[in-house]
Amino acid sequence: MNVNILGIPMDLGAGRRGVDMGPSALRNAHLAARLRDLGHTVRDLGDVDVALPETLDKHAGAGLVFLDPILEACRATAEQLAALPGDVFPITLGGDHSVSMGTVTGNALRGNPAGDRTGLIWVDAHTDYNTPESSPSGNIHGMPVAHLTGLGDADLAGLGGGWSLRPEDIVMIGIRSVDAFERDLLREAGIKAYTMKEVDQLGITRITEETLERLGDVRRLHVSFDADALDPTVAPGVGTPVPGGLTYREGHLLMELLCESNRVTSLDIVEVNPVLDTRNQTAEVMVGMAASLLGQRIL
Ligand code: 4U7
Ligand code: MN
Ligand code: MN
Ligand code: MN
Repeated sequence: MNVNILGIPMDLGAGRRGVDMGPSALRNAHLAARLRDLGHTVRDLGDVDVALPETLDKHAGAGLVFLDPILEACRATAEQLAALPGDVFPITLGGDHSVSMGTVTGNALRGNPAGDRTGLIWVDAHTDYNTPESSPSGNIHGMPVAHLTGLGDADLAGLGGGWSLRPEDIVMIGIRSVDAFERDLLREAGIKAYTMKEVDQLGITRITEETLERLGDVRRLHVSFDADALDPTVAPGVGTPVPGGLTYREGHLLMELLCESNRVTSLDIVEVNPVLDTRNQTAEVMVGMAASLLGQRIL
């Protein structure tokens, strides 16, 4: 496969600093070399330009923290991805999870003049379905999925031009932290979310099968993998750790089964925070997850 790597070194959407260093940490953990070893052609496109928080006014945009520069970075990300050839497999490196408003939009529009549906597999401890009104923190990394489906701030929701994601084309896995009003919004939208309780009860194999079946009519699948979906003992370098997450093997099994399906067309690796990490452990684990999604086999 032709893999293109694009970094979005942004921490403007998160409450804690440091995920802007995620792309460096992931490159340092030999992402490109690991994928080349699997036989892929890998090209690194470098990083999207992102404003430094020190140069900005926190509340310049409509009461949302760093709205304007986040919008700008997401727009640039979406444009760059949408312009890539349809057969490229983009891997986008966050950055906080607000980058996904740009990555999902850009990948949905890439090589897709017919506007075919795009499915989103959201691997996260959180559902990231807050709107500016429902958010307890005001941090935009807790709001990307809501905006991708057209809720919330009009500029962020309008990133895709006329395109937005259909709630029925979203499946979330690993969920264990949802805010009160966010829960109501998710229910109203009818978004399918597998909580950790269901991971325990059903197992990752059954959940992956159900996910692929649910998205059966959707030809393009984007995986957005927030490192905090994994248990904090496995991935300690995250800003919003929640106990009781996916084990190392559950993470890999999910990626291995998605790989076998041959249906995933793009990937985000987000929310890796090297400042909070232990010797780059989290970046290394996440590079392993990417390798499993892209064909790494035990035997
Ligand atoms: B992440 C939170 F309140 N829900 O909105 C919020 F708990 O991209 C956390 O999944 C969001 O890491 C976490 O701020 C965003 C909070
Ligand atoms: Mn997230
Ligand atoms: Mn999260
Ligand atoms: Mn996080």
